[in-house]
Amino acid sequence: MNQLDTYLEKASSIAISGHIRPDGDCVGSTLAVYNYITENYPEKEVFLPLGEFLEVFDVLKSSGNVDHSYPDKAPFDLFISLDCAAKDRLDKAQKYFEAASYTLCIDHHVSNKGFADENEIQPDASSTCEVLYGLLDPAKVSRDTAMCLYTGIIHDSGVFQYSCTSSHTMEVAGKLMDYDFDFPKLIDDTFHVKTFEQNRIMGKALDDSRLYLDGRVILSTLSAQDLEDYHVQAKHLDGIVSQMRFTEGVLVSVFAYPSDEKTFKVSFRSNGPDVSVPACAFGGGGHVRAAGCSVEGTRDEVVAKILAELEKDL
Ligand SMILES: [Mn+2]
Repeated sequence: MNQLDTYLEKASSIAISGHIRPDGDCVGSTLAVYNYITENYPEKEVFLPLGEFLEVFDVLKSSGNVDHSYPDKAPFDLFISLDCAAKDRLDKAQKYFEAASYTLCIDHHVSNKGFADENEIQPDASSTCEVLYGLLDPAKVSRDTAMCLYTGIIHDSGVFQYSCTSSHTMEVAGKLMDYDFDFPKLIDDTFHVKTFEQNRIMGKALDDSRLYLDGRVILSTLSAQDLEDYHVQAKHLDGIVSQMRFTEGVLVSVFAYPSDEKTFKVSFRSNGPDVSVPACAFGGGGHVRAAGCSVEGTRDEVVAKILAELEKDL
């Protein structure tokens, strides 16, 4: 793929989107492109439809301009897909992709087969924001756009901790730091800070957790009543299963909460074993160290099913 400006210059209307249930990299990369275009090409029509995301990303410029209602629109000249591994993961924004005259896909998911007219997929990159930075003209990147890109990198690399972090990741992050924003505050505000309710429900989940399979598995569940009592929604439960993984001697952490009356949403984190195996056994998927699935049944049935599946591999 050429530099992004090559495609922007030829288009007068541009739509940008990313994957369903957007995370930090998805929000950061889509807002970075939105700001890059509106600041450098003010004459262009730009539209950013995307799913609802956590309030912590409201610190990023133009987060208030994101459309969550997916109205019908005339076909766009250009559609840019970011951080999205497959077309159907665009969710309701897929209709703009289908109608667009030309499409670009910028991503880092290893499973991405390249569903657009032109694709820039770098599976070794920490984040889509790291890939995206290489396609932008640094002279046209503002402080606000740099903050969006930095946010995506820190979220997908776990603040430069996960194995996806490379020396190139650090080089890009270093260049972004030169735009002179308050990076410790950005990391705190978007990555570490939890609401009072989020910390309380995490405390509840940790307090209720139990060890299984000779201490190799730590597991905790919450009920619909718990979510109601603690005034939280499913999107506020991020981080619980990751915290559980930091338990001495544990190989796998498991966290489950009800997504409807007879289904539990289950998340796995691992200190070694491939947890995409049990997740796939239930029709889910993911990565070696982080995976998820949905399991039907009561709380006790779901726990029994998961432990039986984990016992095969551990
Ligand atoms: Mn990503």
